[in-house]
Amino acid sequence: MTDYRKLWSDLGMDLEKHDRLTSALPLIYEEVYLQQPGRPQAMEYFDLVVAEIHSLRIAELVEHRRRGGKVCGVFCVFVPVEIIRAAGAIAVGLCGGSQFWVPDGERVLPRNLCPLIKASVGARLSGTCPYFQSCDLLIGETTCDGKKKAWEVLGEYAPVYVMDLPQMKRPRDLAAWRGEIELFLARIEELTGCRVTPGRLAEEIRLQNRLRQALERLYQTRKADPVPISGKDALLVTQVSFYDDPRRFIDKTEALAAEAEARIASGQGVFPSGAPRILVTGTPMAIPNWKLHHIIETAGAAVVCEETCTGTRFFEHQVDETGRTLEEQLQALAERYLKINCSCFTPNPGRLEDIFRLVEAYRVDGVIYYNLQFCHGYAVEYYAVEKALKARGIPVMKVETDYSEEDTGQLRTRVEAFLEMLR
Ligand code: BJ8
Repeated sequence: MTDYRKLWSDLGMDLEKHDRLTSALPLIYEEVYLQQPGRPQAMEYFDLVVAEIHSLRIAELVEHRRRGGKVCGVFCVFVPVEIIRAAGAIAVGLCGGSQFWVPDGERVLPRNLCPLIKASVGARLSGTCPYFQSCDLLIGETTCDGKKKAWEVLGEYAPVYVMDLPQMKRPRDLAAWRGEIELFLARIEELTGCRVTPGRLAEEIRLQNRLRQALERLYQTRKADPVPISGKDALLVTQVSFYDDPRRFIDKTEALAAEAEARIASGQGVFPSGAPRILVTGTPMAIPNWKLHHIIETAGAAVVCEETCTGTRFFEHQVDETGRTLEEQLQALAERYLKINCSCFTPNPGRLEDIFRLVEAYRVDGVIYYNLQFCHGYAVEYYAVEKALKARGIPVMKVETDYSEEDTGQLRTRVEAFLEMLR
């Protein structure tokens, strides 16, 4: 049996502090997840992943590195993980979603900065995240200003490589992004000492497409009324996708989707038919950030879709699999990734189109716009989203919050009033 304390200590972690971090999780998980009535049985796997969040997968990463493999940490859905894996490395998502890490982040970053950035940097500085400790290279990207500058600070603690993401979507931006992906490939080959061949890249493109399709299949079931799976559970599945083994994740997600489909056939749901249906749109929710979903769903509404990077922005659009040469494959990757409609782009009309499409497809009654505090891109873009939704008579409310629990009571009151209005 693996001695995890030894494994963590070998990774250079602060064990005492780590104990404090992990001791709170079971209680929170019990309240937020395990007390939900009528959950699909296939969620057991995802419960296990959370229960063993710092052990089972970490042991796999350690073993991979022991055999000479590399691990890369990523913070954004724009990073083409297919390339990392085609070079024999493992990609893990590192975005911090816990308030526990924020004070450590504030040691080196301004307080009035997005909590996702502070928590991510804090996770590294505190020595309490075994995923960070297992990484050979961190991959940043030039999305928002906060992240862009945080990489410079993080670079003092770990090797960081930054991808330059264009901020517009003209043909010349696509060409620049394609060039950036080529540079990225060269850096990953240098790190791993492995050449990326068209054969290996084709395999990883197909695998990541299958992972996207598994999530898409699960999301399709959320269009039903009554909805067969809670928004909290669906969010957890997407969060887990960022660091789980992709093949295992696909199997488990397909099993969950099959169970959800069977539930639809027998009319079984986790909320009564007719419960208000909510689309959450905005900034990502990194694990264990379940705050807004928990508030909405304990107030009697169902979150049926997330237009976020821990939702549809992560899995929509496939990479074209017909490319046979590296040239063609890199072009296909560049085109697919540039379809993501993050607010860091200007203009960003595709996001509005996505929101309308999802509102219709998921039969949404109201939209809750989730904005992490100090995320200016999404905060400013609210103007256009609100205007467009109101013009179509779709109720919308904006929630601006961080990872702390201080405003939970106030948020609950606002969400309840919004739901009352929908009813
Ligand atoms: S593609 S949303 S994952 S950048 S860190 S932008 S919340 S202030 S995470 Fe993102 Fe990629 Fe865009 Fe998606 Fe705002 Fe915070 Fe910046 Fe953030």
